[in-house]
Amino acid sequence: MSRIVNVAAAQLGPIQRADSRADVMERLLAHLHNAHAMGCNLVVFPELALTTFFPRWYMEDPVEIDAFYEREMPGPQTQVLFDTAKRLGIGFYLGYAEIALDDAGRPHRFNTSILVGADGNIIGKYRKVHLPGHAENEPWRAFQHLEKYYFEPGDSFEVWRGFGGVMGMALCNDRRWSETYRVMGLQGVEMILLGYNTPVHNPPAPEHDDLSMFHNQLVMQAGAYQNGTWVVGVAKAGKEEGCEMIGGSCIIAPSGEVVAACSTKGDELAIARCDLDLCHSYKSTTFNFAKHRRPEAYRMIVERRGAVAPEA
Ligand code: CDT
Repeated sequence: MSRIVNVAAAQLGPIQRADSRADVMERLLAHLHNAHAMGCNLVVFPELALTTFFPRWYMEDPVEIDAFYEREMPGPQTQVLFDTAKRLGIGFYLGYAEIALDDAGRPHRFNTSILVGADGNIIGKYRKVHLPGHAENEPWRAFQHLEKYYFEPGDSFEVWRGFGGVMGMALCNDRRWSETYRVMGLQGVEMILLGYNTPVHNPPAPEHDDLSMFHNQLVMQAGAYQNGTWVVGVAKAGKEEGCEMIGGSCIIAPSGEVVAACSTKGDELAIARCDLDLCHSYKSTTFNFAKHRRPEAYRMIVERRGAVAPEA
């Protein structure tokens, strides 16, 4: 089987609150068609790609809240994406808000992504592990970041066979944590797909605002290199409901080099011919985990959560 994946990072410009699912679906379908015309066989959409980034508002009305979530995938409004992708023979990664019912019929809400194969079938589902922001209403902020209020955290980083290789998924804030990449690296991941919504301005730490794009690339490039994997990071960009979101969608090789990047804050494709065999030289030399890692020296990583400095 071919080890080449022609990938499109399908950046989206802003999605306003008044935009309907049908409006958004038109934009996603345009990306699919354009990517297909350029010979791509995998399209990566952002985190929460079907709606505006709703965790920026504190809401209490369950009807208002639930309108941002999908109860089934595919559902009535997303079926066309699956059908079109299947007809074109192109796979996709999609981030969305998910409501899942447990055995007792109780709802659980997650920030979720799926990987869909070229046959239109779901290969895997991932639920965001690192939920940033806060759970309480904090109206002092210019805009809020209530992911801890709207979502439960996921509990694992899995990988799946697909597109001729080993594929992994993550979402936004996950990219800032080295553990995200390493847990997938330990499962032989060759391409990590990652959608994000990152505001330029972070109200609790405005002193980092000027560095938001630098940090975005820093973490994804390091994660790619240190694990010998491709990373495809895809943004929702531009001014969404008054909140400026960084763009910077890019495709990063296992060398850590950016090989394709978006240059606007709107709907844009960045494409790259990704040879999964490029992972091998990193995974078999500098980052030959079986040969060089020393897990006995890393126990604290799983045994301790917060930092504890030695007594003064
Ligand atoms: N969506 C998401 O995870 N965004 C975060 C913003 C952090 S500021 C609260 C990110 O890490 O980009």
